[in-house]
Amino acid sequence: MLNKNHHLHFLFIFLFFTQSVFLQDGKEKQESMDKMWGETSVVDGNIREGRGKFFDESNFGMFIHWGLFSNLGGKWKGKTYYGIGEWLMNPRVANIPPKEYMEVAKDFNPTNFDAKAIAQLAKDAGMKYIIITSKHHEGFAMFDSKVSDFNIVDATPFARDPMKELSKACHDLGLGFGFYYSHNQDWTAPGGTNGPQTYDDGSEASFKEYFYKKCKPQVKEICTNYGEIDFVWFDTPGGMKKEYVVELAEMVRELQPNAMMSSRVGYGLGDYLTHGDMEVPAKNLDVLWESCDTNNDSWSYAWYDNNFKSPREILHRLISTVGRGGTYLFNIGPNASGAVPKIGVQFLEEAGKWIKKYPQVVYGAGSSPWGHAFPWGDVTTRDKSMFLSVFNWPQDGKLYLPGLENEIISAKILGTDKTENLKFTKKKGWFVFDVPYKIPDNPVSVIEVVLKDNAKDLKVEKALGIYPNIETECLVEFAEVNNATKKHIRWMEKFGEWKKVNQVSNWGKSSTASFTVNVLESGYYYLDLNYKGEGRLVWKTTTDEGVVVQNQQAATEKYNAYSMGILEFKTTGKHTVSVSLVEGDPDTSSLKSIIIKPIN
Ligand code: H79
Repeated sequence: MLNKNHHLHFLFIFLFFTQSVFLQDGKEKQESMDKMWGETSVVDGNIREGRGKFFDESNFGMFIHWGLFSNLGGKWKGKTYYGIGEWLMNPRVANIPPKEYMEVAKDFNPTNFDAKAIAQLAKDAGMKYIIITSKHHEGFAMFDSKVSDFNIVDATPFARDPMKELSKACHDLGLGFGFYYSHNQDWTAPGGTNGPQTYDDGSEASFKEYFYKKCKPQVKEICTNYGEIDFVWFDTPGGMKKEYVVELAEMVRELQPNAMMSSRVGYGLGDYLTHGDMEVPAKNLDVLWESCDTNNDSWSYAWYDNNFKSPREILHRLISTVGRGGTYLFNIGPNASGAVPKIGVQFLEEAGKWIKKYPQVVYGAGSSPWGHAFPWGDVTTRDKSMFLSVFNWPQDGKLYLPGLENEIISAKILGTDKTENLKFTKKKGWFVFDVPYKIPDNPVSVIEVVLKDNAKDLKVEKALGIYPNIETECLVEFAEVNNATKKHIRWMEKFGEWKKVNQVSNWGKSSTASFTVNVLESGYYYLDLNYKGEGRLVWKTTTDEGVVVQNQQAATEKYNAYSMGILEFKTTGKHTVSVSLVEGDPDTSSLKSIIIKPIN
């Protein structure tokens, strides 16, 4: 049963989905996207004890997209369709008729599937649990289902239940386990959203029938036949009626009282917030939340897609997510034979080796007190320690930590034999650490800073730091905007591969985007602006000290950084830097960020 208290603690967090618009596919309406992913709200975003504890402390999990689509790998009748592979049958992709698609099961025989090896990979990668697609939008059950024959045991020569094997392998290795289930969309079951509207005999199908004949009984199966599970990850609630979502959620609560449900169950009935696919937010969020991301570009296996994230990028996205207060759910896509693509495996193992060396940076770690990333890396915390994960090691022997009022007891580089503490000084509220010129570790070096106070109680200057030795990109997400519109926009590059940006548009005569920055050293800096638009634009940047940089540069339909000139800070400390559009089309001109770079 749903806990009544939870209803009292309804937390509505409307993220950028409510405001985004489509750029390249003009026909798309924002509402369709909102509907796709559902309300981004949760019952109680701070259940960090009880069933939320494991999720909150793990911070890193494995997502697996595996289904009939994996047998096709992005190709249908000799033609390759680029984009998210699990959407292959969709009318907007290969447009495969359901009956024809269902035939694919006949030669799905993933004999290289090795549940133990996959669980071991998750463990070696430093992940604490696995969430796998039990049924995606295609409607094919990857588990032994008595409810529908369209499942891996009854419809394929493989005739095994890989979910049994995987849940056991996870259990044996001490990993958590959970299922993804597409509860609203079902493209092959009559009555399922975006599925056939009639049965074989021509009679009309309803969602109600799909819900009671397939969805709910199958969710019951995954919640009953695999022991205790830790997650039920529903997706794309869309226009599903609230009564069904409530009924489903209540059943999950009853059968699996410790399972965490993602916000994509719909109607705020989840336990934690799942961010838009494939993105790490710029600012901290103070609720339980996750970012789901994938190891290449597609979720499911696609034969051409070998654009795998490097170990360094995996770690950067993981640590940034933890630094923002979230959990990172990172996806792999086994292929038709059930094997996981090699490069992905190798990169994950390398990332995992690093995590084994620095577990304290990730597990049970809290967010950065600054609320945003730094140009050199990111900060995670635990008790009286801060872990500085340095991705861009300074070349001048100085690492700068902006605006911190509290006392630092000591600092040292982790993961090396040398145990002596780093020397540091304090300058204008910044801590300056003397660090070796030689990079201590790859792909990321870690400095542990021991504080006098608990990391949760720090007083920091949240204004973006301007450094003497590294450039700072000030995203408009951090700007105060007047008389213009600041909003997130999303667009697709490949099909289903979303790009998003927080930007400022609708520029008028009196529009400004103002950044508050914290300058350590006065003097000259290069100023670049990152924007898109048409023709040539003239931007004007003014500081609170009366310094003006105004220049004309070209613009294209893609965001690009252009040099504006030299910006002077006459004094150190906090300053305001305001940007306005002097010439150019106010409708198409869109500012993403300003970049302030030290000259040398
Ligand atoms: O399982 C993965 C995706 O298949 C699933 N969620 C992740 C975890 C997902 N389902 N829907 N969406 C994501 C939103 C998808 C939107 C798109 Fe489209 C699909 C963009 C292009 C294809 C729908 C149809 C919106 C535009 C056209």
